[in-house]
Amino acid sequence: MKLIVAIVHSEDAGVLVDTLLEGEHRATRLQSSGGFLKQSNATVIVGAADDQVDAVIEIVRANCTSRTQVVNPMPPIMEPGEFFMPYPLEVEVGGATIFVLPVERFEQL
Ligand code: 2BA
Repeated sequence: MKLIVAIVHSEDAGVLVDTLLEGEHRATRLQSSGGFLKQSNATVIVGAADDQVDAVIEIVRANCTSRTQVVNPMPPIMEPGEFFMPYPLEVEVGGATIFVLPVERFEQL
């Protein structure tokens, strides 16, 4: 068994979880936020048999799209009289960041 951890856009998470459930996979959605952008995203965890891992990743691939997000950089520490013009930066956020972990033990009580 494997634990698939997929960090995805919040907007994609609802459809992703619905599609996983339609495919008879089980999923848990967690609210999360990115360390870099500090914007909310979603972490979807799926416990799946080894031979289902590729199918789960295909569902993630089909339902999660990359986007460009605009970030306003933090102003640097400045000396009196210095001037900082904040130009927004564009950051490409991938459709999903996926980790596949081995499951040592699985129990449902
Ligand atoms: P964030 O940390 O908010 O990162 C959002 C996007 O900002 C990243 O997209 C990447 O394009 C950019 N970025 C991140 N760190 C950067 C840096 N030090 N310098 C320049 N640009 C940077 P993705 O790579 O697609 O990541 C999307 C989200 O997936 C991340 O949100 C984070 O929540 C998660 N993630 C990505 N890699 C991870 C990892 N190795 N471990 C844990 N979480 C990860």
